[in-house]
Amino acid sequence: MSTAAHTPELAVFSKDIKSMGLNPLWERTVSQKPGSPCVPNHWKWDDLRPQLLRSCDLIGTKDADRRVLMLENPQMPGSSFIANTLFTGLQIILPGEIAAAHRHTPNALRFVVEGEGAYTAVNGERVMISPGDFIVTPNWAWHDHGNIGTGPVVWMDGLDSAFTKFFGATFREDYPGETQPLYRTEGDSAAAFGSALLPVDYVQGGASPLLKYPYARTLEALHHLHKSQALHASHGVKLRYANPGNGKYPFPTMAAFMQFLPKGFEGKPWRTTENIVFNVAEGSGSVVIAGTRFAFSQHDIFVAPSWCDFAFRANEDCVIFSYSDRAAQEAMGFHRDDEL
Ligand code: 1HN
Repeated sequence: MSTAAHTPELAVFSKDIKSMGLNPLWERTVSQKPGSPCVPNHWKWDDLRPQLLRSCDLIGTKDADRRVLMLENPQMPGSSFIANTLFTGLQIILPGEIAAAHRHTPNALRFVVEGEGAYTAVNGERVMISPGDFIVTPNWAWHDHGNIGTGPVVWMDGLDSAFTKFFGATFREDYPGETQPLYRTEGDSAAAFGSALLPVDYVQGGASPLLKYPYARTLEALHHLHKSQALHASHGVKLRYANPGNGKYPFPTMAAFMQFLPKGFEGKPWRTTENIVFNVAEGSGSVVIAGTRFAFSQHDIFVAPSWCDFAFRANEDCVIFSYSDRAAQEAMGFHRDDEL
């Protein structure tokens, strides 16, 4: 609040300048503390899955560019965003369907939830995807998806489209055909970037050149470290997905993580300026976010907006994926966190 003396002359002054597109800073009412208008929220898989299947009867991939249900923050209806900085969708693709090739300025990540037999094609390479895999679609890369299996496949889409919107830099383009030509061999990205090796002439771009971070390898790393080292008081065993090209995050904007919480784990409350979306890969438990307890099960999604403290409790062994805007916040020097 302003400490300026509110004289009648000052009130007249403030009124006079409004029509000139001017507003006195000393009358500003917006918060100067961390946090956002967004609220914590929880979507249960048991509620989500039937609606995804229902959408399959009503709309096809020929009609819809992508069959995606957007998870919107209750405080931002109509925005398409789950938090100030992040988009979250759930996409379902049926056997035989193709989601046509296009590209756009937002970066996208996928976290695979259910089903086998789907692929994504990115920059001329097809990558088969399985539950628990973390998939990178760099910005402006052509991408199409298909399901050559026998059942539906569901994944979570995470995009940094709030950033392109903020900057007025949202561009998109449809590919002239339904699918892009596959000019790379399946496995090229994994071979070139997935073994702590890099092509000798590799030049780092924006997003990670490693298209798939397979679940089995992530789990193996978490389980090994759980046996060999002490748990973090808030996060259990938590690893971040690294961009092999620079050791930083998979995207210039978004960070992604996987954590393991052993059965009985009671985490200490923690808060951060990051906006974080969680997806429960395995297990059940509860999380208290800004004073509200959400009981979660496998495949549930919840959001912890900036500066909302959160603490986990694991009823059984839990493996939890998350992504946040930490990469952008660190690049800009904004990121803070705090153990409570
Ligand atoms: C998109 O291109 C995909 O390629 C998914 O699967 C979700 C949400 C907003 C804008 C583009 C995809 C999207 C999207």
